[in-house]
Amino acid sequence: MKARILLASRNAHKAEEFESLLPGVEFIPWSGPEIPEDGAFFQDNALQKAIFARDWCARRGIGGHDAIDGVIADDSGLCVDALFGGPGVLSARFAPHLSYAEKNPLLLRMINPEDPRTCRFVCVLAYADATEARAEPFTVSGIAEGSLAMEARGNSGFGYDPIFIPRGYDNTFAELPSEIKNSLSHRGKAARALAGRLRGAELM
Ligand code: ITT
Repeated sequence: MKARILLASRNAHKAEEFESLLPGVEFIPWSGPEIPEDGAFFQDNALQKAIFARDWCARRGIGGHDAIDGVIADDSGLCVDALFGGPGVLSARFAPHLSYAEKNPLLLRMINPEDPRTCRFVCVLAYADATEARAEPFTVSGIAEGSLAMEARGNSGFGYDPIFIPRGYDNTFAELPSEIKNSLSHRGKAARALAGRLRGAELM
């Protein structure tokens, strides 16, 4: 039987990626209130989101046919060396009034010609088991190293994918098929680490 895991995220693109990254899981979408995330680090935010969602479900008494085995939360972002690691944990909140079609060129214009173009995508996943006595909440992480493209290119993926060229490639994540992105990405690496932890602890 598939593990039933609540995905504590409102980002439909993340949900789509998790469906293919963790096919052994039946994902339940988040339908509760906005989840607070005010930590300074990806790890703090991922844990905050997973524990908030787990506790919210417990308070609601979600049980019976709706029973969940646990909660996964994802905190991720693009860390650009020339921007001292920014937008980093604030990636979702960078220039919030703009679309990504506008935001990506804006970010590229913030880089001076002499600046390094190196950057990385970081993903921290937190898991909170529905049965607290079974497992303490924990995190795993994944990093994809790369560099900033000279201009936004490609239509697949989401967010900053059109300006991120993974190390060893010439194309951006948004130009590569989703299977290639998943094999190289921060989220792919973190999801594989999470699957290993869950299987090792017989939680999946
Ligand atoms: P939830 O908190 O509801 O999961 P969110 O989008 O607000 O959704 P984050 O706070 O973790 O999530 O912010 C992640 C942002 O980082 C995301 O909105 C994108 O801008 C960027 N990002 C993360 N992973 C990415 C990826 O694989 N490709 C492109 N951009 C990504």
